Amino acid sequence: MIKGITTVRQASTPAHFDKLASFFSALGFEKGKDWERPANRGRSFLAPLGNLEFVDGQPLTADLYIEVTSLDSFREIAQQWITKHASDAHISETADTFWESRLFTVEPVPGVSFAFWEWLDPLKGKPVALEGDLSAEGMRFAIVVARWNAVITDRLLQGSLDALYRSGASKDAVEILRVPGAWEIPSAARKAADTGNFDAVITLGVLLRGETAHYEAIYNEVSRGIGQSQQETGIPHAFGVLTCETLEQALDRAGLKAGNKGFEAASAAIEMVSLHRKVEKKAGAPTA
Ligand code: DLZ
Repeated sequence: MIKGITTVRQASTPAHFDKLASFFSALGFEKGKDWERPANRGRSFLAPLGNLEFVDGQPLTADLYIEVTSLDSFREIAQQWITKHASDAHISETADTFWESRLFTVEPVPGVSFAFWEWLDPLKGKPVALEGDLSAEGMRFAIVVARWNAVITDRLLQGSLDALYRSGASKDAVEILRVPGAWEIPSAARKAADTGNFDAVITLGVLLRGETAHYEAIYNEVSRGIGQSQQETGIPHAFGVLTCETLEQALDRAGLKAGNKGFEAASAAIEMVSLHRKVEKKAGAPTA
């Protein structure tokens, strides 16, 4: 069984070792297993794919070739790192190659060079997939939001509205339905979906384990009800009902440390409406 390929580079000095590790960390490489012994040490960086390739008749411009997406962002980060840490480093301009890609080379420390490259066609090698866009123009949304734990749900609502308006939804295309608590969300979501007036329903609420008797039972029923409404009506329902141990956790997910789940739910709703439209268009069915 062949398990993987590791390419090992010898740093010529401890300072070069530290610089190389700093450079690859700055670029956002996932860390592998580092190791340290009295006389030697290793820093490891991982990429999702490895590939050992031999070439003939083609001059190579670097010791190691690293395929990326968003090549320009990588070059910008590499340039920033050089400005801050290594005035003796070299970086080339990005140029097209003869193999339908773009590439720049960088030597963070003298004598160790890397080529970063991306395909000109970003879809090359990827399975062709239908994906929704994030434009909400011409879409209509119902947001069902629970009043229970309003300090959190109001923030989720703000996040959802932010996502919808920033993505081009018009103000009169968004209807907000307030319900007492999470338990009532499925019923209101279904009612809204059944009207046929909305392209998607966004559900927002918070269940706190510490405050909620029969927490699991309520959560299961709320999620089942929203899912059932989605399946039976065919209208996308975005799930923005937080289930948290504490109020602090919920606050983190409502715009403090861990993003705003209301924003994420609304973005998912937009994407799903767009995807539905594309699927219908491809199938030749009339769009809603
Ligand atoms: C009753 C209750 C409890 C204990 N906890 C929550 C909660 O954490 N999150 C929430 O959205 N709603 C809660 N509720 C209210 C119920 O969802 C429901 O509104 C009431 O039981 C009335 O049917």
